[in-house]
Amino acid sequence: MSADGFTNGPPPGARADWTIDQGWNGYSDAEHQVWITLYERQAALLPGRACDPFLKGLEALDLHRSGIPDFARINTELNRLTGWSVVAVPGLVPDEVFFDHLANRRFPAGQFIRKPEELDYLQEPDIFHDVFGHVPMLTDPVFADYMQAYGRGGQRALQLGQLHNLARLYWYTVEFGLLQTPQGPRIYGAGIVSSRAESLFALDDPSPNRLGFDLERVMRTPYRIDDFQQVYFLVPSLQALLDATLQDFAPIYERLARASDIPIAQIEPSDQVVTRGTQAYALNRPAAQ
Ligand code: HBI
Ligand code: FE
Repeated sequence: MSADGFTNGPPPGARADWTIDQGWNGYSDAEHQVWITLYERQAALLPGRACDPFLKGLEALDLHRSGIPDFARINTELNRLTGWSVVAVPGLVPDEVFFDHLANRRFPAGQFIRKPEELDYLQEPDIFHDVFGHVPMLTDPVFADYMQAYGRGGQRALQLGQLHNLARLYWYTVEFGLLQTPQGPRIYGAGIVSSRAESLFALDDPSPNRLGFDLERVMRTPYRIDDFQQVYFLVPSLQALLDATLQDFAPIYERLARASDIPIAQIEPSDQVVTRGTQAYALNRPAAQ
């Protein structure tokens, strides 16, 4: 059993790099309808909430309303814009496989789509989370560079046994990141932008803390995988995010090895506080099932 719970090689039918054919012609009308329902909900909600690079990417890739997009079609434009491709995988893949794809500008996207009864939440990233949530940002040249830098950083972190720290960076940026803009905070994180409820909660709810992004502080902060985040970090620009990853992480990992985790709802004296949250949601959330 490797560190991330995968026991052996790729599942039957998958290639050595865990990719499979998308099989776009095989999607049923019902599956296309799930995409359309989710797309319509988010398309109505996100103007004024999602950041401009995301909205531009949505338009550029024409992730249109008529159903699940064909990767062959969106890859033509995505390749032209930033050299990225979307590749289909059966689901979560081992860390080293995931990072190798990112380091080579390939985004592994789940080939399956959630069931109609799972519209609001699902455990494993499906094609809507991956393609609607993650792929539009890959049309932005700076973010495209960041995602490749993250992949390379992940490969190195695996070698150094430091993945748990780097996973937090991914979580609080790629999945749940907010961007400071002159009009106020805007969403770029895929986990937020693909979720109707969290697209509202992350920007409007008084419950979570909203803090200025600091790389090492983020890497000391645990995260939730089962519910809304209790803290969101805001980057001043995507360039600042990319610049933060272009430094040598070795001294950072050495300091992190001696530093304790920061409790998830805690605000540090050095934090740039945008919102001091009430944590009311987390304190009143239904007891974990
Ligand atoms: N696999 N398909 C897929 N998608 C992910 O987002 C993903 C993964 N494997 C590992 C992983 N994410 C995380 O462990 C890394 O982000 C740290
Ligand atoms: Fe994701």
